[in-house]
Amino acid sequence: MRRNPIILTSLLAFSGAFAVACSGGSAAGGGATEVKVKLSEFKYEGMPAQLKAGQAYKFVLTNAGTVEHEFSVVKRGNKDHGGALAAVEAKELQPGKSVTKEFTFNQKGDFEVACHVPAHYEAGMKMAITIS
Ligand SMILES: [Cu+2]
Repeated sequence: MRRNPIILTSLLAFSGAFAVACSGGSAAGGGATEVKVKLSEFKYEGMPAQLKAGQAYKFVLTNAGTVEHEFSVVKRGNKDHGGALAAVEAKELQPGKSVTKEFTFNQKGDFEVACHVPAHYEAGMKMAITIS
C-alpha cells in the first residue's frame, strides 16, 4: 500500500513543533521561556547571548548589587535607552529587588543588554546579544 505523502508531511510537521515546544527545559506556562538574570556591579549574569525573534521570554531580573541598575535591550553602542526593544528602569531594580517581565523580540540583529545609570555603561555594564 502506498503511503499518503500529505499525511506523512503533516505528521512530521507536528512532531517537529512538539520537539521545539519541549526542548527549552525551562519553558514556563504559556510558552514563554524563563530566563533568570542577576544584575550587579557591573554585569549581567545568566543572560543568554543568543535570543530567538518571536519567542516570548519571561525575564526574572534580580538586582544582587548594592546600587540600582537597569536592564535595557538596545542597538549595540546606544548610550541611552532610546528605541529600546525592552527596558526595565532603575526605579524598578533597586538593590535586592526582583522583577519579572515578559518580552518578545520582533527585530533581528546585533543588540546589547545595557545599564544606563550614569557611569555604569562606561564601567562595562553591557553585554552583546544577538537576536536571530
Ligand atoms: Cu547598572
